[in-house]
Amino acid sequence: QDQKPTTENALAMGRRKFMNTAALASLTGLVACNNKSGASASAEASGSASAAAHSAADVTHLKPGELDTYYGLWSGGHSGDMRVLGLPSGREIHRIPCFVPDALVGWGITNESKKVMGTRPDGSLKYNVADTHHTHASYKDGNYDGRYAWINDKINARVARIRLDYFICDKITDLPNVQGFHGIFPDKADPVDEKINYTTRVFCGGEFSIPLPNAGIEDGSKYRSLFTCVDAESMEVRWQVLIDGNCDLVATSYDGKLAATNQYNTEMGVHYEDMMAAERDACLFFNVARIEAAVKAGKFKTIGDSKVPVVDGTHAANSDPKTALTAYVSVPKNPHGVNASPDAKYFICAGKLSPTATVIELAKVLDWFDGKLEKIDDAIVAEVELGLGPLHTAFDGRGNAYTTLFLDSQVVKWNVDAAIKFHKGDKNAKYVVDRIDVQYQPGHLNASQSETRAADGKYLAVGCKFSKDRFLPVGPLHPENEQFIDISGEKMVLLADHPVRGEPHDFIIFKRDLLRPKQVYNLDDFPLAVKDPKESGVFRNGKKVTVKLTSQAPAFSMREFKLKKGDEVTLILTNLDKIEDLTHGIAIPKYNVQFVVNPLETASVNFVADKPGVFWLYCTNFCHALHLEMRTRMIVEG
Ligand code: K7E
Ligand code: RUQ
Ligand code: CUA
Ligand code: CA
Repeated sequence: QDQKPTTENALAMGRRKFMNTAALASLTGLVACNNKSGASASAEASGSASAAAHSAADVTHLKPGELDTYYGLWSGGHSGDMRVLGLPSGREIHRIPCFVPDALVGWGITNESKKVMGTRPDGSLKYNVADTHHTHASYKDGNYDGRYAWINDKINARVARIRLDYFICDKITDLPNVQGFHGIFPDKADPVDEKINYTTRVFCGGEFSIPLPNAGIEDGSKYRSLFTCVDAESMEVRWQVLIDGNCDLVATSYDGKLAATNQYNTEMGVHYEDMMAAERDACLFFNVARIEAAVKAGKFKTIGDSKVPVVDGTHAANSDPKTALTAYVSVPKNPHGVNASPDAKYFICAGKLSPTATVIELAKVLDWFDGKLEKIDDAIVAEVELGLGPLHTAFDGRGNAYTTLFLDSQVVKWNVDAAIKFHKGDKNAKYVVDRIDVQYQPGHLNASQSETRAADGKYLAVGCKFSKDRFLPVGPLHPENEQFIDISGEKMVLLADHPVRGEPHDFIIFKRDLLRPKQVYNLDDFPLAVKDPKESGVFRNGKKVTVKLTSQAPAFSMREFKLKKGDEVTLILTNLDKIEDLTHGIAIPKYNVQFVVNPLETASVNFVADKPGVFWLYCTNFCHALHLEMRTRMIVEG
């Protein structure tokens, strides 16, 4: 029999060892875990963590050649990219450039990538900076379907779509009249058409209020925020909702009927003191079907130059539940994350400035819209204390929620049903199950499959904003610390620390078999493809010159080519190598050009041949024993 330790039995062994420790601890009267005993609970947790530390290493340390069982999609924050991790190892496998240039692949250099990124009339990039926070993927039947992921740019209010077959960004959309685009979430079904049980919309929350339109006249105008719906396929903006207050994070229901955003600035203050003035803010619900009907019926206006229909979602226009487009559920002071539970029943709002989580029952929100619930706040079925600075919540599919406590530097595991019982008056209901110290100040966390109906309760990743002493010092800018936790047992067990470059906020973790990436492009997907080496050459039309080139290891299709000084050149390169992993690159010295072409990919660049001389264009991506010899000469005659 094969006695090799597998991931599964290493985990099981760890748990058994750990159970023994816990059993021992309870015999000696050390187990005292309820909502008021954070200190003793975490002392116990760290004791058991060391008992399990040995097998933890077995779980996260894959042997050479072994593959991870989960994908992680991580946002890159003000690095402006999306990262792909393998888990449980935590290895970064790939970075997907979206909003900002990337020197490795030539994102922002090639015409194809510039077209996605957006350019100014002079051909330069519209933006070079971005701040990505949230990343979520497309759904079918309550689970990821592997088509797309989306990621936001908070700075310039843009949403990018990632194709998950090629792991590339294929579209970027600007949200009109929005600043500080923060929360984002795809829908999971259509609210009306039951056959559409997959993502067709992406909802985007505008965090910063601005004068609408923001045209340079500030006096007297009221600052406002918009909630935006983008079409998942066309990436066109479908509609917007004018609201009272602002939008922070966004969640969607599994039936497609509701989307919601947390609001920390119901005060509509412009200074932080004003934003903290009220004791309660809100979780704002959107009735998706009614909004679409209102748009269809022409009950909208437009703002400034934008043609996007904007419906009225303010309090004043939505006091009658039977016709309301929106509903404002009150939640304590300055909430942050809002997360949908995998049983599809609840949205949970994390309190941030309040030490609480608020559990809102979605069926009751729908009852209110039907005129069957008297007060919208009756949809709140629990509001329980968790600790200081609750930010985001994940789930294990067994009825437990995991919430980050930013100020306490902890993750608290709590049982949602017990919290509801406690809220109803059963003061014996112990809803806090466990606490674990994390290093340090956690923001987002997410569990494997947590944002789907198939939450599997195996792993939890925690994005700690501060790493302090956890890694070798590297000067003033510290990495962040992504911690990886086993949540398969009753108690959480810390498995690993990973340094990450700033600054992931959000991430999702899902089973690897949900994706089937393609590793070779299709030649026909590129309109400019040079399909045969015989098609290569220099094609002149006055000053406008097209250079067509192909690559096949270890050579480019032309050994040299001639240009005249001042030529306006478009260089097109098709990689005709069709085997996996055979990527070529091309660099043009002194012309500031470098990009790669993957198997059967075509890319192009524009430049003016303004420097006469001989220029060795060479392959930058190691491809062959003759990689160093893989070059061609560009001769610019002066
Ligand atoms: Cu909490 Cu932008 Cu999701 Cu950061 S936000 S942590
Ligand atoms: S050459 S293998 Cu510069 Cu040593 Cu790359
Ligand atoms: Cu082609 Cu290196
Ligand atoms: Ca507030």
